[in-house]
Formats: sequence, structure tokens, C-alpha cells
Amino acid sequence: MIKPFAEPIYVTRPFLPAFDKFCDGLKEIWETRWLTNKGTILQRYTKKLADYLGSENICLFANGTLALQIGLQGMEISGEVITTPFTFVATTHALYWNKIRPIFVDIEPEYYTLDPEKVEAAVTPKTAAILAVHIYGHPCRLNELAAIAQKHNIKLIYDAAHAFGVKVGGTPVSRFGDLSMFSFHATKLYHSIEGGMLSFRDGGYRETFDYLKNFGFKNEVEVVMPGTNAKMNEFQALMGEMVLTSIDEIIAKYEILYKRYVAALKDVPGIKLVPGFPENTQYNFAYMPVEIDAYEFGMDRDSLYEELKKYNVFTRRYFYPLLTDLACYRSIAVEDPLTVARKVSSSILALPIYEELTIEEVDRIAEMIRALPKNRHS
Ligand code: T4K
Repeated sequence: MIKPFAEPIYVTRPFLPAFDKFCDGLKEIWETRWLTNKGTILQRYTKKLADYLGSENICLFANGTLALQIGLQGMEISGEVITTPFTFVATTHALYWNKIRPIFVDIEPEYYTLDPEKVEAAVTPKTAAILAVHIYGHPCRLNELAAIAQKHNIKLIYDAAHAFGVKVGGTPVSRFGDLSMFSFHATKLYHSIEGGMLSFRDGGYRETFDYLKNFGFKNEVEVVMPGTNAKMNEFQALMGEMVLTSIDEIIAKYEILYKRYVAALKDVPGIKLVPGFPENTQYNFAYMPVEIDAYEFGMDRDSLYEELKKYNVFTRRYFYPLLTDLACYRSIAVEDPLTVARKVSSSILALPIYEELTIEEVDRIAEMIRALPKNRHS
């Protein structure tokens, strides 16, 4: 008889630096009374991030959604953008806020990223860019997407909200494509409370992004474009700076937990795990998605999600419903039947994974999953 957890186990929990250390850091803010607007902590933190990522071409924001909105606007993307329906709502929202029409195409079934063949087939003279998502931190098919973008002379933009710390061929994913957006939200493996980052190939965009996040101010009296307010403040920068010092240990811990789940669940009938990653990929293990085959498992995804709650385990159906089924996007004409995305969205479950989770807790969750289905067929 498996006992419920005494305390709720959430899908994620933010890593926090030692309380005393953070308080020490706060003293700098109290001494300078500089809370936001290009403070010294933000400037120092930006340099540290640039070092970590091996690129100076980065710009920090209040959150990832604003970063993506500004990225699209700063690059003057308009018309149509080919994108995925299997993502968090903010990916598509950022297109809408720029009056860009999303053209949804299907994902591939292994890592759930945009299917390059579907992308290629959807390109038209109106296509301005591809907006692909490294969903769960799984790198997209970088070379294939780059070849399509180059062939059609369109921009390649990545929503890399989940992909901090991921490398391909030793290069951070932030350095692929024309532009990548990262989210540093509290629910992310790497965070700055709230926060976002753009990483871009062409350094010429820096000035535009800096203007756009600060009302368009060039100086006290000149406003050169109608910007917004999307600045990262000093508290966020301080958190980001401190969490960055622990990022390698955080990823190492996630890796242990991820591999433990895989070992515990790989033989469970009806549970499909993401296949291993190619050797040139350094994954960040940020999410633990599993697909549930209702017939083989003996219980559908939604029932498992509900049952686990009774044991105080709060998984999430990232990402369900599919964006094209949401009230705000339902009216968009979609030519692609989105067969894979529909299937994955209705069968996927993100299991708890975070730095403080213990191996014993993973074992218990896996045990619950194994024991729960009452009507298993095999
Ligand atoms: N693109 C993609 C692909 C994204 O996934 C996201 C964000 C974005 C773009 C936009 O980036 P941001 O603008 O957010 O920087 C969460 C996050 O709010 C969102 O950032 C994230 N994706 C999305 C996948 O997840 P919810 O609605 O699931 O969060 P919530 O509040 O239900 O939190 C989940 C669990 O985390 C809670 O049950 C408990 C735990 N938690 C949460 C918070 C906020 C904590 O323990 N402490 C906390 O402070 O959206």
C-alpha cells in the first residue's frame, strides 16, 4: 500500500541560493539604492552570462514573453511565421502581439520539436521566419531548420525558454539561429525569479533591443522608437547571478533524477519515454515528460494526473490543450492535421523534477505510477 506524500510534490520548485548569501547580496542594493534601470548588478550579471554562454550578443529582460515580443519587433518580423502548436501559450502570444500570423505545423514524435519536413512544405512567399521551440530543452533539428531558413532567406528564431545549459557539439543552443529567447522564470531549472534573455547572431540588434525594453529612450530627451518597459531589475539580476554560480551542480542533480526516473519507468507497459540524446548533445534534464498509452498502461493520462493528486503529487500536462484548441486561437485556419502534436498533447505528462527532489521521492512516484492502473491489459 503506497502512502501519499505528507507534503505536496510539485512539478517543479525553484532552486534558491543560501538565504544569508542572498541577504548579503541585497546589502549592495540597499547601499546604492539603485533598484532598476541598468544597475550595476545587472551589468555585472550580463557580463557573467555572456562569459558562460561564450557570446557578448545577449540582452536581459523582465521576463521571457516580453523578450520574445521585443525580439520579433526589433527584427521587424511581419506577415507569417511557421511555428509549433505544442508549446506554452507565450510562444504564440508573442507573434500575436506583433500582429504576425502563426502557421502551425506538426512536430516530430521523438523529441516533440518542429518537424523540418512540415516546415519546408509550409513555406510561402509570405513566410518571414520560423519560430521553433526547444521544447523541454530538447534541441530542435538545428541543421535542417538552418538549411530551410537559408534556402528561403527567412529568419530562424528559437524559443529556448526551456533550454538554458543545453549544448550541441559543445556549443550552447543560444548560439544557433538568428535569435533565441530564454525564460528565467522561477519554474525554470535556471531562473532569476522572473526574467528573460535574447541571444542573437547579429550584434547590430543590441541597440534596438535596448531601446525597445526602455521606452525607446536614447538619452534623456530623445525617444527613437515606441518602446515598452521590459527591463530586468536589480533583485532579479542578483538572483540570476547567484543561481548561475550553482548551474552546473543544478544540472548534475537533475541528471541524476532524470536517469533514476528512466531506470524506474522504462519497462512499465504503456509508458513511453523520450529516447536517449545523440552523443553530441549535452542535455539539461529540465523536464521529465512521459507519454501514456491508455490501453497498454491501463489508465489514461488524465486519470493518472488526477490519481497522482490523491497521493499529493502534482504533475502537469505540459502542454495541453494544444494551442490551436484554445479559445483565443481556435478560429485560425490550420492546414496541417497536426496528428503527432494532437496525440502527444493528449497523452503527455510532466513528472516532478527539481533540484531538491530526492532519489527516494522519485522512486516513490515511479512506484505509484506502476501500481496505479487497475485495468492494465498486458
Ligand atoms: N515559451 C515557453 C516554451 C515557455 O515555457 C514559457 C514559460 C515562455 C515562453 C514564457 O516565459 P516567461 O514569460 O514565463 O519568462 C509556468 C511558468 O509561469 C511559465 O514561465 C512557464 N513557461 C510554464 C511552462 O510554466 P504555470 O502556470 O505552469 O506555473 P505555476 O505557477 O502553476 O507553477 C508550476 C509549479 O511550480 C507550481 O505548482 C509550484 C511550483 N512553483 C511555482 C512558482 C511560480 C514554486 O514552487 N514556486 C514558484 O514561485 O506556468
